[in-house]
Amino acid sequence: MNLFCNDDNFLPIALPSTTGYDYRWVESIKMFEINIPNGKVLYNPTYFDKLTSDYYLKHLLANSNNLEPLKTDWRLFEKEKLDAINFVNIGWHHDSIKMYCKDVFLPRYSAWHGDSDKPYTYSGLTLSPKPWYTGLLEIKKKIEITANTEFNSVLLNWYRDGADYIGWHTDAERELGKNPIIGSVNFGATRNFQIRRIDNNAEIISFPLSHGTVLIMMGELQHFWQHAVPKEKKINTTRINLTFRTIK
Ligand SMILES: O=C(O)CCC(=O)C(=O)O
Repeated sequence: MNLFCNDDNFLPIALPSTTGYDYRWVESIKMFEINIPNGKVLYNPTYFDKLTSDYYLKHLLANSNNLEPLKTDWRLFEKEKLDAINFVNIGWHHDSIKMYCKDVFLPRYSAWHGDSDKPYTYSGLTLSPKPWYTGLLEIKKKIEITANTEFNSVLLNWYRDGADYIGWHTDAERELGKNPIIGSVNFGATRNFQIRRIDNNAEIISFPLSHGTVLIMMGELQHFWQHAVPKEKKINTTRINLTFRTIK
């Protein structure tokens, strides 16, 4: 664990175990820039403060069923009951994929919002975006300045608790262009975001993504590194991740 002191706000910021990789604090965008072989990561664990992060988490799970977003134990819901909840801002859905001729539900809920003409295919699913709404646009604008790019869509993943996860994959679909910039925003429970080299699966870097953390993947990263958020059975609180993308 490397500790870095940002003189501006005197907050010691903890960097994940990136020992051996070259990194620096970039004051103009208030992000760590971590240069790893064949890729670059920008990272700030305290990008959004707690109040702002609470506000967005509540918005992302706001519903007309009077279920308090931060106090509800979402895992207790039967699937049918969760599917019947009317979320007012985000179009949450539970996708399934075919595995060995069987439909298997993904271990998380997802939503896709963005410009209307930008469908997106991942894990064999083609998603048509739901429209933007004010909260998402606010976050998008901020991340665009930090990443110095324009995004036209966002994939949201909702991990009801630590049993939900996403397996190893890359975001290297053709419609994302050659070296995609992916802006990841995190609210709720802290989960470990891991990247591993495709040609050497033992080389793994782990980034704790906590309430308010932003991590941006760029450069050739998607062609040389996979990423995942593994199960963490001890975690019983909810987490939402947003990955802003540009569909070409
Ligand atoms: O939840 C996360 O931090 C990662 C999500 C992810 O891997 C993706 O959207 O491709």
